[in-house]
Amino acid sequence: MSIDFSNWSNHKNLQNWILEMKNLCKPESVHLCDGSKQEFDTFCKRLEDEGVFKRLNPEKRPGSFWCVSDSNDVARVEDRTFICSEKEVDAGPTNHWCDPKEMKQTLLKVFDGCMEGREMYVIPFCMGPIGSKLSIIGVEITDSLYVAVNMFIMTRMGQKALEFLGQSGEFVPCMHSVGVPLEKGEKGPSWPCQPTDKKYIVHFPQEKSIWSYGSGYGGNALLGKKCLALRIASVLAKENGWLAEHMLILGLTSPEGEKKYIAASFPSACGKTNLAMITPTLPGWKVDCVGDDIAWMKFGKDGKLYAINPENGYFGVAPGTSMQSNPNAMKTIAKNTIFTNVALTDDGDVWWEGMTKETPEHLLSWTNKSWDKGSQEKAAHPNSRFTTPAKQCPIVSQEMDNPEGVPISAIIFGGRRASLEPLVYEAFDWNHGTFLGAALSSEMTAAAKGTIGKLRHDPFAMLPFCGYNMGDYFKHWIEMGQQSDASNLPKIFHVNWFIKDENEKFIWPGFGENSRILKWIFQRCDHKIESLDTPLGKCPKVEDLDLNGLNLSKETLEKLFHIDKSGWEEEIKGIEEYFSKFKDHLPNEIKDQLENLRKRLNQ
Ligand code: OXD
Ligand code: MN
Repeated sequence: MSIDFSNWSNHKNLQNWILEMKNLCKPESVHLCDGSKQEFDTFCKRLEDEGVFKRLNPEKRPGSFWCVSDSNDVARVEDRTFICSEKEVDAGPTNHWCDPKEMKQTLLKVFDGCMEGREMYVIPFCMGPIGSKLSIIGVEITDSLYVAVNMFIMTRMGQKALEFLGQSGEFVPCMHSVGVPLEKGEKGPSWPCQPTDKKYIVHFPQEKSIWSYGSGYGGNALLGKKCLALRIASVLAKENGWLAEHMLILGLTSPEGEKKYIAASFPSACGKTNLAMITPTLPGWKVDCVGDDIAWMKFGKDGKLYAINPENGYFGVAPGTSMQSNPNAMKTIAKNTIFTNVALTDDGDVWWEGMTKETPEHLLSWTNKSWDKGSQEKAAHPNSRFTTPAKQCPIVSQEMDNPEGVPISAIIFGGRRASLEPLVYEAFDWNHGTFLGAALSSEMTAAAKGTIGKLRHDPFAMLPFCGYNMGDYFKHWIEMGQQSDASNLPKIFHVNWFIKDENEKFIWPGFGENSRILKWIFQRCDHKIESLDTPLGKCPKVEDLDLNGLNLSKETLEKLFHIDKSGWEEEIKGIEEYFSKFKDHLPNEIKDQLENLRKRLNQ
């Protein structure tokens, strides 16, 4: 079977690679995607006919679908994620490394014939605005229609990406297979995948290629996102002097009409989407959303750091999303959305824990079983997701397609910490801010396979996403700070919305009320207000925090800014032990920052 490329692309390297992969995977047929709406609709209809998708009630949620995965394919598999650099030391102590030649042998074996009986889809996509110098083109080959329709929402895909690629442009080859070939006429499972120990999520940072096998879950299979836009992009960013980060980007406008852009980094499922689409409770303040998960940042000629969001949609965590917590997300997902592993209502709509005050009497759970109110089991998986177009967000930024990106005034780091970390503080300078990112810890969530609630170090919220030695990544951040002068560098902040009292109750209201903290950050960027030096950093003076109408007790306020010295001594020991992993890759600047913190606490 030959492939007719004539109306698609005349890029010879691309054609040769597709032919090579077709010969390896031996699909029954090949579909070259054009990214048209008609193609998307045909694919969704096919998924519906195959029983993978259920169309939601069009009166409730037009153009939307519900599907459930295999119960063993619900999250990222960090233990099966590999960085195959030539040298082990370049993957570093936080990544799983395998010799690239050995891994290629393994992959060539598992991919051999892996698409028999299936169609192979070729998806050209662009991460970032079409035409932007910051954008990167990838081509994903997959045997999963689910992946194809999700890529349609999450990226700028099809003909427009091919035109941008031209006849000889560079692209990142992204190979994906669910790893379940079919016999002639066999239907196969509705969510084909391999058991966890047979999954491979592999990155070759030298040749800049990605191979993913055995999983259909978004973070493992939509290869533009975590694999390209973070792991491979982080390597490209190091090589070329920019930053690829696990950060949201938002625009914040003051009542006076002044606007600043803020990037914020939190580990997976810690509220990036909620913050990116925040509805400020403070009168007159407005937010628009540039991105909710990934930021690529580069210095402009004026010395300022400019950011683009490489994605075109949101792959958000459903549970907890409601008209109270994130009304803009709820409006975004009102139509044209794919829901994976949420519950289905009897009238053909979706539901998840935390969506409404009233729990429906009866549902079909994410395990496809009848579910009654009061059941011990969750109706929706804690990592159930929506895939939805960014353009549907009521507060989507007009700048989303700006090829130059937006100038960043502040960078925020945050984790999920029940205690120790105060509500907000500002770094003394760029190197101190880099240390705050490097020392970040957070309680684990359901976004990755692992123990939920366990505290782990997650530097820059990039632990699962850095494509090279994390110690070298810290160094890269330090060096980025030397590319511009201090007055142009974004200010760096640390926040913690998740402080709990002795009864395990959150003491800060969070969500829209976080606008109070954004306001303080905004004003600090202009030095409009002073701060209080503490051993951790610069904290707000109480009178500068706009707490009007919150009715916080003095005791609560104290708790929100309490610095527990003995707790910090323990924390420092933990950070020191963690940093020791990086051996001589840990930059001296970071060691000095830890020492300075220790000294400040002992003063
Ligand atoms: C995500 C994640 O899906 O971080 O964004 O896991
Ligand atoms: Mn993420």
